[in-house]
Amino acid sequence: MHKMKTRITQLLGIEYPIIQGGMAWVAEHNLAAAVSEAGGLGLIGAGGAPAEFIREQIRKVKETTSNPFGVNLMLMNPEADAIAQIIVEEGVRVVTTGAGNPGKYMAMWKEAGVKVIPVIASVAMAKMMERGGADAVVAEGMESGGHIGSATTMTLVPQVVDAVKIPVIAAGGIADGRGFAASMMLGAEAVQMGTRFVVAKESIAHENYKKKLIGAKDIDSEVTGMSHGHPVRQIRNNMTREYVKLEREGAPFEELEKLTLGALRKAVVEGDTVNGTLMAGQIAGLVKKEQTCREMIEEIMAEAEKLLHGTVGVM
Ligand code: TUI
Repeated sequence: MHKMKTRITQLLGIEYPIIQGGMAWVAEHNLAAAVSEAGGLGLIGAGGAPAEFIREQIRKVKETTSNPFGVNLMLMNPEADAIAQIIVEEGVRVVTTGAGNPGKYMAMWKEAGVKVIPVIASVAMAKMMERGGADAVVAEGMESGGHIGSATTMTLVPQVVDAVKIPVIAAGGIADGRGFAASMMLGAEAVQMGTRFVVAKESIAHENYKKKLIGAKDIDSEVTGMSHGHPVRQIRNNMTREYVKLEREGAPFEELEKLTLGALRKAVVEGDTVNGTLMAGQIAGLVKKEQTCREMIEEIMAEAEKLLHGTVGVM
């Protein structure tokens, strides 16, 4: 397989410019190690997990692979400060952040030589992160699963590429070689994928969740939480129908929250597809089978190579 070089593969010391999303509950040590072993960048998703649990996860990845891997720090985690510290203590080489502004950790991470890659959903945030010393940004479109912004990947990525000098990683709606190639044409130097990796053989996501995702069609996702400014994309089910109905009736956040508290764990760990939060992106309709992370990455790179050969300066 062709080894595609971009500023991102160089920065991170990885073989292929494919980064695994930092999905809460799903992105644990098995998945992260498998993606990194296959030549991409695996991530442990901190989600809302306790700090010491993240330390254990980091140590488990180190036992499995000597390749680079990272941690995704979800900034609304109540133990975010402690996790930010653990990332330094454990010598993690790469951190990505989500759902907020990581500004207060930037100096500490940079001093420790950690590569910092904030996930952003707007040009303004990308510029702010560049000024603050970020090494790259992930520009994540609203096609993504989970907590989203409002711009699409197609519109966000080229605008961010024009606005900053640091390398840009495209995310949202990418699950195959075509999405990878299109991202390169928009000026991205890597992609981040979540939805496809949920159904990886090495992913510990419950079989029921994987089946739902594999069976999903193009328009089977729903965005909940629009009414209170925390939109979350997930596969439509009983819970989202009830949620959206309550939102239309003007229900307060406290009432809506009762439906989602612990619901991601229900989906990922217990396989509750009725009341759980089945986070997935709009590209779920393209994800048709369970494969190993290596099979996924090699298939994507082979397809992208055919499409991109001679079109961009990287392959
Ligand atoms: O963070 C994500 N995706 C996530 S986080 C998550 S956990 C969660 N669960 C339920 C409700 C809310 C969160 C599930 N999925 N993606 C990265 C991302 N970051 N998307 C959008 C943003 C973002 C939003 C606002 C980044 C920065 C930002 O700045 C706001 C500010 O502080 O100015």
